[in-house]
Amino acid sequence: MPAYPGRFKYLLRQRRQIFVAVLICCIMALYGCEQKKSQVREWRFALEEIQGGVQDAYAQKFKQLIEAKTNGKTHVSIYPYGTLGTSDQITELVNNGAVHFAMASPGHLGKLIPEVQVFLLHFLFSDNDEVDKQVYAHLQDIQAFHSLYAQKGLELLSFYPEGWMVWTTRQNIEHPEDFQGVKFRVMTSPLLLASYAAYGASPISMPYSEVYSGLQLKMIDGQVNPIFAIEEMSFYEVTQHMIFPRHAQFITSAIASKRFFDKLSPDDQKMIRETIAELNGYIYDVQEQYNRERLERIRKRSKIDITTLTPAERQEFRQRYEPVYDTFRQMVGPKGAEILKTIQTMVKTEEAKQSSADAKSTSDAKHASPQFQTPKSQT
Ligand code: 6CS
Repeated sequence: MPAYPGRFKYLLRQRRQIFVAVLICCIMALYGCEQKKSQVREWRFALEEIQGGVQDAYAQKFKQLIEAKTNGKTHVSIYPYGTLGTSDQITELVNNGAVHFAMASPGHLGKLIPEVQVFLLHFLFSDNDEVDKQVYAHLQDIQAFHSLYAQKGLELLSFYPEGWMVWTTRQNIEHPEDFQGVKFRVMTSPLLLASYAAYGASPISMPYSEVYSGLQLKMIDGQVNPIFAIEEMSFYEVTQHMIFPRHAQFITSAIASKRFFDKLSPDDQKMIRETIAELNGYIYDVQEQYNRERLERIRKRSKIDITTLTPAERQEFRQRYEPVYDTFRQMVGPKGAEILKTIQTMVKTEEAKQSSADAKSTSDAKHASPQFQTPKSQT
């Protein structure tokens, strides 16, 4: 009998040792996994466009730069449109931190941040691409936007252009009257409804993913988007006319989740901001290239009729659009009106700079090549 308690204790001790050993192994394994996990962190980047679009080019470059700068310690996963939901759903995911980075286009974001609809106004930018390029490069310097985004849990990183907006429709449109009764798809921000209603159209908001079938099923008669999007979403297959009014640029914003961004180290935040700054020039060139190349592809693949509005025709639209500037001011209040003024001033300042640079280069050319001057006797 006395042997039993001793043996029992021995067995118990042995079991306890095994249990402790297993526990230590588990803890070490978990610790090992955690260590591995913390060595490579994942940053999720969601897009409002499909693979191969301008937003994808931006995110791919961001991924490449960030992964290189962190020596592979950061893995950027890109989620193209269709994998996570509509633009509104993506913004929601960024707000709650499930997605770390995303694109948020004013055409949809305007419901949440009305002031950002300033980029939806027609005839806001210059007709001179060089002027606009300078203006686009400084849009994120408008501080008011940063606090407006922050109030919605979003960290504004950058604004950038994706190309001039082009109409594709069933019937040609050359004058505002041609819009009468046209069921025209726009993104979901309210200012867009007011904009096309001003031309006499019957605007309808719908998510990007429903536009092709909407056109095919004749629920809508037309839509508006940059050329690269018209090509990659095949909208040119289900519309007969492509009209170039040069009335608005597609501007989007690159954003981060504020709750994610605020927790990053100052070094990481600096690295992200520097990377975003490096992307400015890159993405401008990409959108130019994509829009140019894809127009050629559309021309080759379809018989779509292409119309470029004349200056006089554009003037008709511009005049018809004027009251929408007041609609915008009423919709957004004083902060939005102030932002509008700032952008208009930026455009005017750049236009003045550009025309004095043009004048200088003309006069330099005259002095540099006297052989091209008209001989006095002929004047
Ligand atoms: O029309 C739209 O809804 C979409 N268009 C583009 C070019 N990008 C994203 C946006 O959601």
